[in-house]
Parts: sequence; C-alpha cells; structure tokens
Amino acid sequence: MSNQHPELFLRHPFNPILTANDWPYPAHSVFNPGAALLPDGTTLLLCRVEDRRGHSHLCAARSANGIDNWKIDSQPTLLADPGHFPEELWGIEDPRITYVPELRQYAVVYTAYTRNGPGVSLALTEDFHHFDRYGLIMQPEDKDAALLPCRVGGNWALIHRPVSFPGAHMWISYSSDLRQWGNHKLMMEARLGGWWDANKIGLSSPPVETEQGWLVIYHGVRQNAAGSIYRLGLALFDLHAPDQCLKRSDEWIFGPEKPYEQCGDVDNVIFPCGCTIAPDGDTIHLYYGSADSSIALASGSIRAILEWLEQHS
Ligand code: BMA
Repeated sequence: MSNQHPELFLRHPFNPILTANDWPYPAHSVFNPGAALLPDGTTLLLCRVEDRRGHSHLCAARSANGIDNWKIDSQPTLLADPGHFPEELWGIEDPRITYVPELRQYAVVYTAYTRNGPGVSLALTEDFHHFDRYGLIMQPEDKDAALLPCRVGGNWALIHRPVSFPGAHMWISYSSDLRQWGNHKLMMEARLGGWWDANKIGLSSPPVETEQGWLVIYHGVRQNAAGSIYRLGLALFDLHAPDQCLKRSDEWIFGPEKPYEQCGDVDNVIFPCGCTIAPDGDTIHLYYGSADSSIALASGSIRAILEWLEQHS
C-alpha cells in the first residue's frame, strides 16, 4: 500500500535534485535545506553540508527555476564559529528561513550543536553573504525552530521543539527584541501510543500564512524495532493566537517511499526545512533532506492541502 497522498505532494522527477557530488568543495552529504524565494525570483537553498568529521555547516545554492542549474557558493556560506559562539562546537544544522518585512531581513534560525546537545541559534541577513549572529536563543536540548514573519500581539514568535519525556512536542515562545524569550506555550504534542507521530514531532518548513490560519507542515517520528521513521503531517493554527491548533491531520501525508528516502546515512527520513510559494500564490515547493544524504523536491497546491485538511482532521 502506498504510504503517501500523491495528490498533495508530487516528487520532482529529477530527485534528488542536489547531492554531495554537486558540491564545489569536499562534502560528505548535503541535506535539510532552508529555502527562500529572492526578490528577483531566484530560489535560494541554504543547505546543511556535513563534512568528513561529521560536523555540519551551511552553504547557499541558487537556481533560477528552483529545480536545476544550481550555482553553489564555492566556500561554506555560514560556518560554525566556536571561538565566538562556543555552542557551535560541533557544527550548525537544519536552517529555517523566514523573510521579515519589518526588519527587511531574512531570519535564519538553525541548530547549534553544543557539547550539551542541540540548541537554537538565530542570525539575520539581507543577502546571505553577511550575517548578524545573535547566538543561542534557546538552550539545549531544543531544535526544529523558525520565526514567524510578523509580530503577534506586538511580539516576535518562535516555534521550537524542546526535548521532554515522554515525547517531544512543539512549543511557541515570544520576545520583544528577538533575544529574551518567554510566555512559552505548548503548541502541539506528539500523540504518544500507537500513532505515526507518537515519539517526537517538530516543525518542518516555516509556517505558511493562509486566510484560514498558519499552515504547518510538521515531521512526526515513530520508533519501531527497525529504527525511526520520519514522515510529514499537517496542522492549522490561528493567525492571531498561533498556539491554538484549529486542525490536525490524523494521517501522515508524505513518507519515505523512494530509494533515496529509504536508504542513506539515516534510513527512512523525510526532513524539510524550507518551502517556497510560487508567484501564483498557490503552488508550494517543499525542499527536504532525504535519508540525511541528499536534497529532494516535492510540490503541491495550498488550496488542495487546505481542502484535504478540512476533510481529514
Ligand atoms: C533529527 C535532526 C535532523 C535529522 C533527523 C534524522 O533529530 O537531527 O537533522 O535529519 O534527526 O536523522
């Protein structure tokens, strides 16, 4: 039985669209990219690149059509800087990009791999060449974080995933200055027990603003005798109170099915950190890490996704 809803997200026939073989310098694997559509229509992916120490950094790849002919920075774009940011000792990972109109900058929220586990760091950039690094904004263990593009009730809002037991759940926290975070609210829980998203959940790409609410694509992890399976589900949150879940899919909508998703450094992983919305306002391009080894693309329609969620939540 197929484990996906092909009407919601279709894989691109060129998948995987980027691998370590495409890199202009030595790399072990490339995966889990953040994504942005630049003002000139260029798609920018900020890719997680793992070197042969096992440490990651971020590298930008740009393409006019978001599919092929990627121009990849000839050197790492954002490297860990443990001299100034000791929490980046073992690398930086899994960036999620939000354009923030009020700041006229992109907020890049990424995982800093500290001696004490993963934490959440923030950097602002206008051009993906120069970065204003804020350092760690959520202490370990915490990851899968992204900033909402606008203030909510006067404050910035950050979705993130601290580790707890049992299960690891999505939280949202607020800040007036992007540095001090509080008013923490539980946003959505792993379902525990016999569900596909029983053990851990986390934000995938940053939420998409729709008339019906914030559309959230999230990953759910189920552990079984063979290991973990990372699949995707959908949820909708109130635009003005984003900790309020309006809808959540019972079923997963996209799971590892192709060889490049089922087999790699970590088998059975679909892990998007970014998406772009086409100029038609409806087509969503989801960029995901496959099996912690390469980068793939799947596309869908926001209208169709919302309709499906209406019927299946
Ligand atoms: C998560 C993160 C991701 C990774 C996934 C599967 O916890 O570390 O970077 O893709 O596990 O290994």
